[in-house]
Amino acid sequence: KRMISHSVTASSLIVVSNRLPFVLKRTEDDGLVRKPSAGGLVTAVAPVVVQSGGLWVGWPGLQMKETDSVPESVEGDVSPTAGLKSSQVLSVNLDDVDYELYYNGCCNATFWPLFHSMPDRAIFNEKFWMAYKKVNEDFSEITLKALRKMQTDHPEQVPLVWIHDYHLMLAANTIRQKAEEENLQCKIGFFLHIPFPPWDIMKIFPWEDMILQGILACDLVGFHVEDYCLNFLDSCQRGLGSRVDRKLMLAEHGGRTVRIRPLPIGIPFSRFDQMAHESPNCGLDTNNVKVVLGVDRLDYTKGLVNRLQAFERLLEEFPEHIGKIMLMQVAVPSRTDVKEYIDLKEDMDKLVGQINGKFSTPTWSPIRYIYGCISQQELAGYYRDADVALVTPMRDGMNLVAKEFVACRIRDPGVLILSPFAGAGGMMHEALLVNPYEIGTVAKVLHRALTMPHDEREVRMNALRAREKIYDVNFWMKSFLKSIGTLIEEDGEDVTP
Ligand code: ADQ
Repeated sequence: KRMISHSVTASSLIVVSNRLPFVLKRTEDDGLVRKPSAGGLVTAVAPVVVQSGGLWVGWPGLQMKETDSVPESVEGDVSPTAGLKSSQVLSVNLDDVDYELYYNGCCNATFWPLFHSMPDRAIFNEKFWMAYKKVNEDFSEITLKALRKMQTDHPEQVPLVWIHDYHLMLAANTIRQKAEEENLQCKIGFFLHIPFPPWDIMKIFPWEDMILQGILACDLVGFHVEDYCLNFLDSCQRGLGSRVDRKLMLAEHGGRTVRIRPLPIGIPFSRFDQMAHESPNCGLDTNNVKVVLGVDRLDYTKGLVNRLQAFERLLEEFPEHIGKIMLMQVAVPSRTDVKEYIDLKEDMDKLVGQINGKFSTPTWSPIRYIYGCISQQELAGYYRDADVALVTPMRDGMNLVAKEFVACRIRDPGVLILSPFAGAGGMMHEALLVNPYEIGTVAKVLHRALTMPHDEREVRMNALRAREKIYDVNFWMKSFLKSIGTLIEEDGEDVTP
């Protein structure tokens, strides 16, 4: 057993992600302001970057002009990036055409569906790929600038470059090559937030060898779960002929040994727990109607259409629930420039209308559908007051909604229904697991959840909460830093299981 401390200190850290940890917005007088972004990654990683004097490389969310500079955080800012100085931020400028081809094209119309094992939805286009390569080069150049700055500021430390996600799978290659040429020391880590697909799917991508080589330029590669690690090792062996060790999870590449690790991400548990305590009554528990809750980005991987169909099936086959339950679906608009997403929006609007039209009475409708983003505070209230959460992705790297739901169950223990095709499904054993492709079975499981006795709900929920509390997002971050050997360990509480 290893001891790791609660206060995380990383040796000089450079985080590289598609988006900076805040977005920049232009003001009326042509200045720029920082708008906080609230994701779990930012909550966990930004304070470490702030404390350790690290740097963050990313796209600021708008086109920067020559005269623009990143503003300092304003007084009273309580977001996780509050102490992040402008000198700690290196923004990558992308022009509109590159951004369209790289982001909407290669990232979201090619890699997103392919890596979720939905190749029929993927578009393969050489222009997308050229833009992806160029943008990855741009990110690498800026990261090298960050490395040079680190070398000057802290010559005694070996910086860690931590690259995030499928937008930047080539960056490590250029960073490693040029850093070696310039004699810049660094370690490079990569974390993929989405699944890594089986080789049979991966090999459909025409330039798959470059992707594998790009990732292998790292020292540590983290995925959410073991299956994705094994898929990656398999692809390296079969696609590149690399020597791999599946037991020790190592791959050989370019005379180096690369560590592959399952590092399941968690949520800021205590923050959700606290928000659930503070969130006002959201009106869900007042009208004697049981609430089934769905919360997702509007994305075809999240299984929204199947979910609505399963809810319809429930009303058909268990009519005793008519008038006594409702499905509350909150869907955040996402990637609204990409065709698959425009189509999904239309399908959802139609299906919600059809089901409501079929079952509504003068005083009740089965589905309440919010198409929009709601605040974290409000979300915590929904999570706390709903009766059942229906988390049914067709495929999902991890799925944080399932974890946020259990963190917010501070009153009545609700029931979590979860797809085994989400990374979270492999760990949250006390949830009711159901295959989202089996509409009839989902309806039956939903009926079971709605009629489950209190004691059983409590036992399951307590176990789910206990696990998420320990394996929270800070645990995940420490595990990553520890695996790559850059966590400065101090004596502290033993948090390994
Ligand atoms: P996502 O695909 O975005 O993340 P998920 O893990 O569920 O999926 O995270 C969604 C986040 O958005 C949650 O924190 C949730 O609270 C928030 N959210 C959803 N709907 C919202 C709404 N209507 N209003 C406000 N907030 C909303 C990717 C991968 C996942 C992986 C994460 C982290 O696809 O599999 O779990 O990264 O690695």
